[in-house]
Amino acid sequence: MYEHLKIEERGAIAIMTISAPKSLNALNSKILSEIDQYLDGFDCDKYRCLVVTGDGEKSFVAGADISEMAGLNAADGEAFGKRGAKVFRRLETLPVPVIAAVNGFALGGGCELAMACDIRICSDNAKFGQPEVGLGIIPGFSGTVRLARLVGMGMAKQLIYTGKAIRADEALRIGLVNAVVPQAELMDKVMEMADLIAKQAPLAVRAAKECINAEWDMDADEAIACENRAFGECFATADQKGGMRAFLDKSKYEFLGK
Ligand code: CO8
Repeated sequence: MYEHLKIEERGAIAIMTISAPKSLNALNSKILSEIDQYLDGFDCDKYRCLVVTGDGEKSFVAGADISEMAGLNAADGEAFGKRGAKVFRRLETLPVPVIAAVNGFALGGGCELAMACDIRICSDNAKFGQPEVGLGIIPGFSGTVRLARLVGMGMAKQLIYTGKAIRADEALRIGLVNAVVPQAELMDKVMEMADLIAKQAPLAVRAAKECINAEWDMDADEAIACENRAFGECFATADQKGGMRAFLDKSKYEFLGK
């Protein structure tokens, strides 16, 4: 169905693998369209978590496709940037959590893709970087927006101005990734986390994601009011009733997503 995406489902978890082996999974227009198309049909009631990874053992995504960008003019460049940014924003705002399983190079658009995910777990061979200034461009899939938010202004500027890639341990130290694991264990560890997320009350997890994303840009009073509203709405769900009753009864309850 897709040329560059491999889609798998394991229970309530969907796995989207980006596959363009000849270019280390670099993102071209076709791949961006396929991700868009996949997200169009993504069933947030069926799946409680989405895992995004790259094909092979070498690269998550080695950036946007340089061969496609090389001949662009200013208007085309802006349009290509907008296209990627829009797809990544869709992932960031997907109602269910998205985990990036970073299995190797996450450079340029690959690092930006990982940053648009909620959580990043990487293998010990992963490398992160924003090498765009070495190509005469800047990060164009929202890297100048998200990197500083994740690792702070100073470190973001250092990474973007120098273009120097960092190893997994450094990415962990600066807070760019949540965890580093041996490559052979990457998918098991990611699935462990995805399973744990999938076992929680789905509407509560979604509400938490929506709040955290929305509150980022609000002032404290507005953000607290936003949380207050979402917190209140949780009490209108069957899962809040079931979950709390089960705790008090010392019984088990399987969340329904209602
Ligand atoms: N685009 C196109 N092809 C690529 C890319 C890429 N980003 N990365 C790797 N490839 C291709 C190589 O050209 C090579 O192809 P071929 O076999 O035909 O020569 C193949 O993948 C294998 O790569 P290498 O032989 O280079 O493998 P190495 O192990 O020697 O090196 C690296 C791996 C370090 C990952 C190296 O390939 C590299 O530096 N790649 C480019 C990384 C990069 O600069 N990424 C950032 C691109 S710019 C970007 O992402 C901007 C995002 C915002 C866009 C905004 C639009 C306007």
